[in-house]
Amino acid sequence: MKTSKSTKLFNSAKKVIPGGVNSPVRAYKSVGLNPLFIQKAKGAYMWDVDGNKYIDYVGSWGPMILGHSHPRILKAIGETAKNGTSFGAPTELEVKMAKLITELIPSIEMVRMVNSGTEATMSAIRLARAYTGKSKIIKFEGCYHGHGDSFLIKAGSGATTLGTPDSPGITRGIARDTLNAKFNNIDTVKELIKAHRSDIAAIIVEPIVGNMGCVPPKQGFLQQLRALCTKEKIVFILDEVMTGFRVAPGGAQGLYNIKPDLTTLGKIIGGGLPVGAYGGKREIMKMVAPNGPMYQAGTLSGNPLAMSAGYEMLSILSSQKSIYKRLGKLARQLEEGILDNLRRLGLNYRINRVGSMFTLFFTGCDVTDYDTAKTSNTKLFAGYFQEMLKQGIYLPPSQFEAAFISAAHTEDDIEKTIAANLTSLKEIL
Ligand code: HOZ
Repeated sequence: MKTSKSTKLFNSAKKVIPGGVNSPVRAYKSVGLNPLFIQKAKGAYMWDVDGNKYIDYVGSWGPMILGHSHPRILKAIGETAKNGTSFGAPTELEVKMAKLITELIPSIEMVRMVNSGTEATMSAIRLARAYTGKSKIIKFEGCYHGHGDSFLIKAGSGATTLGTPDSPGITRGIARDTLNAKFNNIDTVKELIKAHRSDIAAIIVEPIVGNMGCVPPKQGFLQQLRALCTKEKIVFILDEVMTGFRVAPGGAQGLYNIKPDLTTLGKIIGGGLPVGAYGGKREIMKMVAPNGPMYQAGTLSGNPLAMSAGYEMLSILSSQKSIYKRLGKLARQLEEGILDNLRRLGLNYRINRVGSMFTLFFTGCDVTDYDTAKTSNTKLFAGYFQEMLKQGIYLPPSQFEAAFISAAHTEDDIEKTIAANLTSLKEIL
């Protein structure tokens, strides 16, 4: 596989961009390669600058649920751009977008657009603190809610991939205000509440974790969290940056029938452009400036290009619900095929999957939380990643991330992926 142009670009990038990349996981550090520089993408495929073609299962980390360069989304962006790209003033598109989100996710009565999932989660916990007058938050080990200070304690995603789940630069005060429970273990949450009862503003959770790899909630876990929050007057925040509109039209909260107080959204609602949002109960959202005293702002928030791409994406997803059925069918085919292929080599591993998001874990135990996710053989994962890439299959370059299928993938793409020759993995064991 020729990668000379990517390598040359990476060497130049390293001189002017920290680590040569603008987000750490994509540096490929944990899989022992240099990153590929992408030239273009269409449908289910991406091409790097050396001309190699890949079946893409990253989908820009989730938002490309309809595939890359979807004609309706490109058209919407193009038409909107003709009238200008940013005004720093309200537009009709923002009202349409907010209405659509509140219709599709009923727990969201009011919504504020921001520019990324990180902004959304940072703002949501500030709002929860403003609303309750309390300081501490409970999050879960291995969940990742963007790179806001409060979340970089035992954080998943790139932080775990690179071995820095507790980032330096976070003050002691902030670390003290972040309490970590174990995902799928309600007792650990109860213990924290007991110890800090009068001071917990919010519980924030990825309803289906995507950032320690894909880890679904055990039956009843989210309901138990909901009930605890109601009882203890704690704001319950579902971080649906990955799951919103991905696992079902109404997100994970629709799938599991859970009503959070606040929801954070990202990526997917921008159709691939930079967007995030937080929203929820009117009573809480009314505290956001200029309505209320909780300050949060942004020149590019509600940017017209992002709004038009996102609106088109959500309109397609909500009007063609058969998309989810098809995604589920393709994903099941892929899951079964990959496991069979590995079993034929005598390798028995696990795939966690909800709808079209999934992770193959190189471990013999069920992965239900951060501790079990970390039992995975990351050396073997790296070997698997390299082998798949060589054969034209583009996967997330970390054991602790989720992969995604798009509506543009075909049965043929899935068959090709399943048929990958993995005999070299046996040498790693
Ligand atoms: N943290 C992102 C996925 N969970 C990765 C973003 C990126 O590297 O682009």
